[in-house]
Amino acid sequence: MFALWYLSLALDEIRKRLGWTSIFDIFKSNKIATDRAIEQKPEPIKVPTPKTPEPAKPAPVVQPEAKPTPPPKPAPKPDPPKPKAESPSAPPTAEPIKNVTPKISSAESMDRKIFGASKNLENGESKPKANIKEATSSFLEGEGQAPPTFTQTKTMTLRNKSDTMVDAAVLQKLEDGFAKLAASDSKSLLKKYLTKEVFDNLKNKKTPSFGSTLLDVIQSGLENHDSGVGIYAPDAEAYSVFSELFDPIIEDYHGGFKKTDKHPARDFGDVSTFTNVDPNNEFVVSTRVRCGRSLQGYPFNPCLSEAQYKEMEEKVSSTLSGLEGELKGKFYPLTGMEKAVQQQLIDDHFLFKEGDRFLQAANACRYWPSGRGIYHNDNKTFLVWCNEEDHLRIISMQMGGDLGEVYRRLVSAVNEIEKRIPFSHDDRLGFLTFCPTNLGTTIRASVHIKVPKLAANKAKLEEVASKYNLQVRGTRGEHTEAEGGIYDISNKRRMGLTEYQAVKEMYDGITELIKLEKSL
Ligand code: ADP
Ligand code: CIR
Repeated sequence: MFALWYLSLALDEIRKRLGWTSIFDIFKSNKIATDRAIEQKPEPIKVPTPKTPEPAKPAPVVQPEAKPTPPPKPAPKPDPPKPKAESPSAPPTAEPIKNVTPKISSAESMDRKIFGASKNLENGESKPKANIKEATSSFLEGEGQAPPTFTQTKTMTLRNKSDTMVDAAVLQKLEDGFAKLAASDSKSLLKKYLTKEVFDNLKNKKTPSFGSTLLDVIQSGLENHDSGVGIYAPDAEAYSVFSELFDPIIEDYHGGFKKTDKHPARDFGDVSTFTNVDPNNEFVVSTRVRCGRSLQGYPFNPCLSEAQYKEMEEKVSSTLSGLEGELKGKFYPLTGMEKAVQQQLIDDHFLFKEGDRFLQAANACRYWPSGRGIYHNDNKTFLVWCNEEDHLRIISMQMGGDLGEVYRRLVSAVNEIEKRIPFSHDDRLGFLTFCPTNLGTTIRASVHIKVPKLAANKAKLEEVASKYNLQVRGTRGEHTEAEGGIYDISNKRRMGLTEYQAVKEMYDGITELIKLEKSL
């Protein structure tokens, strides 16, 4: 067979030299044309409202050819990044909606699969443009095939000029919003740290993979001057691209975590050391410890497509259905949940509220209720929120003050879930979350507590709480008021200390508050 093939090659060479066209040439040129067409065929854009997600396609298997074939073409060299296609009719200032995913080098391909989505700022919606599904098919396969870490991706470079240009309409919104914020009496950390100099340095920047702008970072605080913080990271790269703003806010919120600091390694400590913070049941109504997690391979809320929301919900619910013992429970999607059932879950403090204006302004509630849901065990002591503010919120809670029991359950749940789902983690920032206040350990350990004497003066309560690094919230959570004298008091900082230390901070602080209340 090979002899025949070499003979054909030799004949072909003679034909070429004589200027003849052979059948072999015709076959070859058609094949090359087809190959090019395949190579140049744009990857389909993932539109924001696709149907049911398709299962990830297996890598194509290269079949050995039965017949003799020409020697294989040399493997194509990785193409340099190509400019993205621009719509000819698009006005020069509009951010182009990319129809073609540029062919990318193999080194970049995983990054692109994971982070290759871009936002269409008209409509404030996300248009993922690369095949994230492919990248996420390794969801349950563990770290071996895990997508690159945030640290790896944050070194990615901007691909071309249009990627670097911030849309004029976005710039105008930024300028207007900045002027209003500067003139306001907002107490937010955004106002405190977004100086004119920082604003000017950041207003023309974009994250490399998603094209997120400063507006995506600060719009919640621009719209809500009563924000405590006012910023979110639309994608993980925002933490480095807009570090001039994130770093001082992180340092302020987390009590001195400097831009040169590194969050410690995960350490839940000895779970048996905490006891009941209120053994006589005098002050503490209930105790709760939660942490947040982001699924590797998926960006944060503002960059997710509806298909991704649904895909994540499916993965989360099927994974959690494998939990046993006290963690055994059921997933309840928000889609189709009866309003009365939903309201009861919210009123009982089990479910996240709906219509949070801070999240809405940050573009974090798109396609609601798609992909959102709650998993819980029968007695609702172990719960997991899916796709509210973070991809996952893992929660352990129960009536009374037995922090030991609540923490032990949380740690056992997190360990079980982490065996099954790879989460986004950064060497410096710890576990990655949408809001910078939750980075690091992501732990919020809280009690619902009645301290009527201390709370007679709310400012005094806040002052005492902050002495112990505690934060006071209302009964229904952040941005709510206390009902029936019940406050939610928790550790404030989550970065620069271990999980154990974060919980201990709450334990020690609440112990002191109770002592103080008793002494009044
Ligand atoms: P998160 O803690 O998830 O950041 P929120 O402050 O919005 O978010 O609180 C979410 C829900 O958890 C609210 O309904 C709140 O009342 C409830 N919650 C928080 N701490 C406790 C607690 N110790 N006992 C009972 N419910 C709690
Ligand atoms: C604010 O700035 O007040 C809101 N964006 C909430 C900030 C912290 N809380 C949170 O993420 N749940």
